[in-house]
Amino acid sequence: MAGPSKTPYYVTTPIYYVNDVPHIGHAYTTLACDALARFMRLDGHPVKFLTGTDEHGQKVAKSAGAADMDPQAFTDKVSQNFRALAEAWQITNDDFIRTTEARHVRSCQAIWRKLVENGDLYLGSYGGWYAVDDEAFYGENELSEESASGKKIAPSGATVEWVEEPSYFFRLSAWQERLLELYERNPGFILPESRRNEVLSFVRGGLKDLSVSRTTFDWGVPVPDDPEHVMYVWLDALTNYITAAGYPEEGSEDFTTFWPASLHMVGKDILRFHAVYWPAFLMSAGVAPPKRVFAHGWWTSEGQKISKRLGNVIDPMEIVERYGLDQVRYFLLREVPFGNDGDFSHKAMVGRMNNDLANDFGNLAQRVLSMINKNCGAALPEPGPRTPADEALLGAAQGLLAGLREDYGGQQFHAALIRTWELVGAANRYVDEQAPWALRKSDPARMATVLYLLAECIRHLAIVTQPVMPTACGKILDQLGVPADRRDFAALAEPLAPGTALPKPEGVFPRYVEEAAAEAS
Ligand code: ME8
Repeated sequence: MAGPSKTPYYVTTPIYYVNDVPHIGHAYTTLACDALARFMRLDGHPVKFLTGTDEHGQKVAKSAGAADMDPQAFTDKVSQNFRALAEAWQITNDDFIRTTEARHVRSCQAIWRKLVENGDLYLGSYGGWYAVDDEAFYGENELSEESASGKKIAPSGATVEWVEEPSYFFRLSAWQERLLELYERNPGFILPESRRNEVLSFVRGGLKDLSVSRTTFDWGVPVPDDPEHVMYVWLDALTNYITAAGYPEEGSEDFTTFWPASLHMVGKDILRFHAVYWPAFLMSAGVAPPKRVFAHGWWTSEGQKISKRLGNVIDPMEIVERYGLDQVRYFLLREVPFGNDGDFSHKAMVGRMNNDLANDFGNLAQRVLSMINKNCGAALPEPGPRTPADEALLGAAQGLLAGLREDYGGQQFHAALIRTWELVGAANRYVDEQAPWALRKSDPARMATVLYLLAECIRHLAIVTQPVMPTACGKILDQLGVPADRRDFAALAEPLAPGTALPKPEGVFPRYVEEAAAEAS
């Protein structure tokens, strides 16, 4: 019987600038969204998961120029790197948007017209500081001066230049109260809490009108009825989230199902664009703001800020090759309380890989499956009556999902994994206490019960950990004889069928051995 239909879930990554190859930051945001999308799908929600590339603006035009390429040809090429990253990381996005696509240009021009209709756009002239690297305007009071060169520097570290040109302005100043009301009414609109407070004080400090068009270059969406101007790349970029839901067809099935988005996942550096400018643009256009913007932290590498200058950029393709995809996915989501900054170090990565994965989860699965293989005729044993210890383990397995729903609902991936590994620990202790190997001769019926319950517990663990480690969990479920269509959360309630023949078990979480790695390279 089909249950009541569940809330649709629409999750988005930022769209990435195509000025460069993907780095760990891109992979991280996309991975977090992927884990969420997979979780929600397994939990029966209709899901839409969007990622893509941000292809207009001065920064991209400059990179195309440096590569001596036409911007369209350049973006066609570099955008592919982001598709390749998504593939290599087994990202399950449902759509990949490029801001140079016709559907998006149309959507940008439609939202522009709405802003005009609402009286929120006016023509003026901009004179001020602009950082091409951030594609952002800065006030004099936000800048510092680099002592050696005398150059003015934005808080992000980007160099700013003075620009003076005719520009359309968005009447952001008029939206201050309505934005504050939005934050007030929806305490979960900006997460984490500390970031929310930063945005609140920024908005309370007063908002200036925002320059939203440029005239000194043409790599952008032409402003309707004034083609001398191209739209400011951030207005263009943010609009991607509604384009992919079918805007301007606000009555379309996709739009009515998936908008407002459940979550825009972003890095902390681009929170202001998403939590201040974007809801103001949307409200002005008469479109509901998204339900949540979550700003995650930044990774350092071996304790140092990641920068091209330091040559310590982490290549997401390279680390996956080195440690394995599931291992890297697990590490990134487990290592850091989601929202905080974190450090990627070889030592920490290997520690997680060998301890949490190989020793804890891997060993649990391997020893239970091997005992079943050797002692139960390679078929799932028939369980008998349960003891209180059995009930406790089974109860913990069956109770896991409720906690995970809360963790994932609040984007607390690390908490979800900690909670899951508590069960891994409990199962390993249960193996030691019950010592099924010692029951083989003395009490084979009891051994059967113990091994069956452990297999059932591993089934729960593998099903709920699929969002983070899809391949390894899939292999464990294969080894438990769980059919492919019995791996969603609804199937948690369908216990393993005793008597099912099982394939020969194989370890799924290899240890990282330094010597072997050194020899191999
Ligand atoms: O900002 N650790 O694109 P982008 C974690 N096009 N995350 C990091 C990071 C690090 N060391 N370095 C960067 C843009 N990031 C715009 C978005 S959306 C409408 C437009 C994150 O290619 C950073 O926080 O610069 C941001 O979320 C993303 O990677 C970089 O995106």
